[in-house]
Amino acid sequence: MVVCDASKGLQIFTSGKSMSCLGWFNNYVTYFEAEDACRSKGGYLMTPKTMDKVAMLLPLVTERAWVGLDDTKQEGVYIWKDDNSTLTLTADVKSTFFASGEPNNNGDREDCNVYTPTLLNDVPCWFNYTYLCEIFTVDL
Ligand SMILES: [Ca+2]
Ligand SMILES: [Ca+2]
Repeated sequence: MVVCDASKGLQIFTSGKSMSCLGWFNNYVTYFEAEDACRSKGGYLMTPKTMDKVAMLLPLVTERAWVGLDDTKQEGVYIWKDDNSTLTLTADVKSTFFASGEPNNNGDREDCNVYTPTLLNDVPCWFNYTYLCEIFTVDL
């Protein structure tokens, strides 16, 4: 049985065909610290892979928050951190999931991604932002 533990700041969100146990945490940490924090709760940095999951965040998250997507291993190869699958950056994916003009690897130093109210943006991994943890997602 899977449990969405409210004592860990997590709650169930549903949108369309997706249900997720997630939480937004308002302390400011680096990407790697955020990964560790989510792991300590038994989860992972949230992966907004579908429009249903993005729709869960729109009313919830009002500032930059780390999500589980990075190209730290190889520049330009974006890996979702829940299952290590690769995100292929087609024009359609960019326009659907990313803010305008992103990801741009600005200054050749942006490898980690934040959700923002204008969708995803790659930023330096060592910057400090809030973060989103997720324990599971199921298709309804
Ligand atoms: Ca990059
Ligand atoms: Ca960027």
